[in-house]
Amino acid sequence: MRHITEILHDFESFLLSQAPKIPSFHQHYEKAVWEMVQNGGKRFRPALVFSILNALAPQLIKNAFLPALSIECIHTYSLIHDDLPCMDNATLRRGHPTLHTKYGQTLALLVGDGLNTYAFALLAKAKLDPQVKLSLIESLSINAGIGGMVLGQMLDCEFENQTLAIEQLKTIHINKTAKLIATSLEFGAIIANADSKLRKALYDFGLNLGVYFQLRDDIIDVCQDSSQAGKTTQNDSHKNSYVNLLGLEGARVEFHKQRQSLQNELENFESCIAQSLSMLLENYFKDIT
Ligand code: GRG
Repeated sequence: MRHITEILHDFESFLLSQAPKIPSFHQHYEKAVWEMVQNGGKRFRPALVFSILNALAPQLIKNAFLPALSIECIHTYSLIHDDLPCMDNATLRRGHPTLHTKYGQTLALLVGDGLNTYAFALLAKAKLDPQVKLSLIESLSINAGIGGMVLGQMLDCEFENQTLAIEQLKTIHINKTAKLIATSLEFGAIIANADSKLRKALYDFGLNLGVYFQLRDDIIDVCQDSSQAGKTTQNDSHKNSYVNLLGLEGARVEFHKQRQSLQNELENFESCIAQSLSMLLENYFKDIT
């Protein structure tokens, strides 16, 4: 089994090579479209796609580069929009100034829109069976779209100044964060032609992983400064977050509980999947200091 960092290294070169050519008389647009994609990020969602293929169908990893990039485009668009003044009003993302701080809100909004649709152009180009591509398109559009990430973001923004119940917070996180993470694992299963039972098990594990990822992010937000996190932090005091609803200690207890439950869930997968996902998640399972 290849090490995930090696695959991500190849993927990063691929990503740089995929910068869309959009000649026009606009001074910044072409560069700005790919700028936040290129600016780094952990590539966690692509890594989830590759982890499943690394376990089940390593010969298809290269064919999964375009689909993985399509998810990264959707994720990047969501970050660009999330940072806008009408949402989180953040100045730092991926260790760089947010797109609207550099180029203005109109360009940032439109680049986000553009990446959202470009994701599906990338999927359409993938070297995969048409039926497989249709399943990928369906999974991504449903989970990132009106009943998924967009719904989660809407609820998050709408209720940011009202205290919600913990179950409502979980609903927000499932939609805003977890569904895209679950789709990433589902992409691996679809491309590897896994049976529907495994596909569902991976998707469900992804939902739990996504909620954990968000909880971890909430704790990082209060414990790390912007330079450590590479993005604006400590900006969520008015928001519903695990830390605000449970207190830092309560959030840490929940973090340990969810981590244990994910580790138990991992053991129920066949060993090649458990091993491959463990390799990727090792860092995410560490304590947060
Ligand atoms: C604008 C429709 C729309 C949705 C925005 C992604 C999102 C939804 C909001 C971001 C809010 C946030 C900080 C959520 C925490 C979990 C998360 C998605 C963190 C950022 O993802 P990482 O850590 O970022 O994978 P990198 O930069 O490493 O890719």
